[in-house]
Amino acid sequence: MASVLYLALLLSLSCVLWSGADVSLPSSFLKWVALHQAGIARSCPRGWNNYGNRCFIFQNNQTDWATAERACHRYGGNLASVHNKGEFTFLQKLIRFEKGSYQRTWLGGHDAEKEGVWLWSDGSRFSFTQWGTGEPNNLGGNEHCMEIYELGDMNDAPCTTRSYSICAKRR
Ligand SMILES: [Ca+2]
Ligand SMILES: [Ca+2]
Repeated sequence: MASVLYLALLLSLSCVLWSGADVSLPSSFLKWVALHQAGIARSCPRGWNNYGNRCFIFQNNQTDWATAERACHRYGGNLASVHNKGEFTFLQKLIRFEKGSYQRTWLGGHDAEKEGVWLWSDGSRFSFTQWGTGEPNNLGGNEHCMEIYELGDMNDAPCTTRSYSICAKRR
């Protein structure tokens, strides 16, 4: 309801401005209106969660990493990349909100092309990590995909494991 009232306020204000009425509103207020109108246009689709300039969605079915990435493509996104502590904390909270506790959940990191060289599937620069203790350990020489594991940190796991996943796309 609050958002409906908010939208009504913006619309009525816009009408006043377009009508050329002789109103003298402070320019800072007009700038605020313009910013928030832009914000509404760029808001995340229903069911998605906004953080920073991206939208995130938890995929509540368990698939291998490649199937999860393909599912994200259908939304116009990729498996989520992570670039700072704030984003990682947000993703941790999203999993706990959806599942009640940490569950194995795919992110977009992989070192399948070259062992130990991690890349994000969305092509963004790989710099931030929050690996669990002793990870990534490439166990059995077969762990090339990144997940958030049961302890809440990053782990490398076999890409064929069936896990939940988080997609991300730009607003
Ligand atoms: Ca590996
Ligand atoms: Ca591992």
